Amino acid sequence: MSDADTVMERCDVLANCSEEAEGLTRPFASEAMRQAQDYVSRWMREAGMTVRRDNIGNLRARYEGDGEATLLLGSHLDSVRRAGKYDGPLGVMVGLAAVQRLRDSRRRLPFSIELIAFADEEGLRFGSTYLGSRAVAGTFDLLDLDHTDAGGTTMADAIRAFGGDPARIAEDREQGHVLGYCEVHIEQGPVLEARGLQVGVVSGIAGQNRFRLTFTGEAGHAGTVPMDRRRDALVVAAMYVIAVEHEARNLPGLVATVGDLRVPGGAANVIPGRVELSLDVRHVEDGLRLAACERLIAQAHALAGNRGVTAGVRPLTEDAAVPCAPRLVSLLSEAVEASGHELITLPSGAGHDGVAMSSLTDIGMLFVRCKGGISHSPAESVETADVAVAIDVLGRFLELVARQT
Ligand code: HGY
Ligand code: MN
Ligand code: MN
Repeated sequence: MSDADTVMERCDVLANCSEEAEGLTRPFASEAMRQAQDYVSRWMREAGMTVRRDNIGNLRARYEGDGEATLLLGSHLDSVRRAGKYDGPLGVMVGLAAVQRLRDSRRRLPFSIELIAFADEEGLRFGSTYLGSRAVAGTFDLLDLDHTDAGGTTMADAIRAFGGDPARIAEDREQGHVLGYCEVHIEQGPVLEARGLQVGVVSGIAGQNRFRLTFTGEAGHAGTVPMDRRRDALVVAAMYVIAVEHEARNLPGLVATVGDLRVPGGAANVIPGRVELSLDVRHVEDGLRLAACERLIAQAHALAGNRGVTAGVRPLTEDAAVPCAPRLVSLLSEAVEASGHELITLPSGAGHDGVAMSSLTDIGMLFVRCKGGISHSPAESVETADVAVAIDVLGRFLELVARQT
């Protein structure tokens, strides 16, 4: 079985570690995450790595080299709801395959490798993103520990129940001389497929804002309240979803999404008095993104006000756009060309742990083609041949870093 076959098989195994019977949902600090980490830590040990789980719940595996510096590889093991198999796990498994090759050839590099399986990139359970990588970068916000999940469990309690220690998360910060952080990830977009390319080097990661909005009107009887006397929160929310799409369609490079909309206690014969919804706004240019956020927030208040409804807007996260380090872009580019593949560099509209890791060290990313650019969906799909190219490119990248060390 080839190394790429092993990566694919392992992504299949991990896809069964889910909180839900239907589809793949693997939240932060969940039993499904524990199951997945049991598999991954075993595979990491088989590759000659020493493995530990840190205080927030990341898996961290080391392949010792000569010299005191460390190169970080990794990606995330958590998922969105009804996720695909490859968003996150592919990067961890490709990193592991590259280390396995070093181990099998008894190759010691002039630096150690730390392969990190991050505990929470998506923010599915608590709404805040990059929890694991923020802990490694030393930028974890302790206020996040008070956030509660849908069941009312605080993040601190969830970490303790998972075997971590919220009081010691500051100790998770990576110490010592770090050479950089490199992540392999599916593109989650259509560019590589459209160009007929198997891999691409990432130039940078778009900035993003996430908000939680609440429209509050007045609940009422669907049969008795005349239409002109209603303060229907869901009508305002529906108008707002259209306004968000209109705003994004009219500004090149802007994407804005209402991905989650809830009518708490909604019923067929009740006029919705309260609606909660998410808002995700992204652009590679921070100034344009922030100006668009201001316009979208003003529109929420204006649409609500016209209908006697109030709008509440709670900022959840904001991450500025992050460039990949020219040094790592250049080494990854050299590795792609040395592997005989046409070079393309492209931005990432999706967020990645590299956003948080950029506070600690230089970041680089290698994208792998995915079918139809589909992601955050069970239809997510990659080709084994493309994974083989990614393993080869990553191995060449490691040797190029070694040559520079
Ligand atoms: O939302 C994102 O861009 C990433 O999948 N967390
Ligand atoms: Mn994702
Ligand atoms: Mn991801």
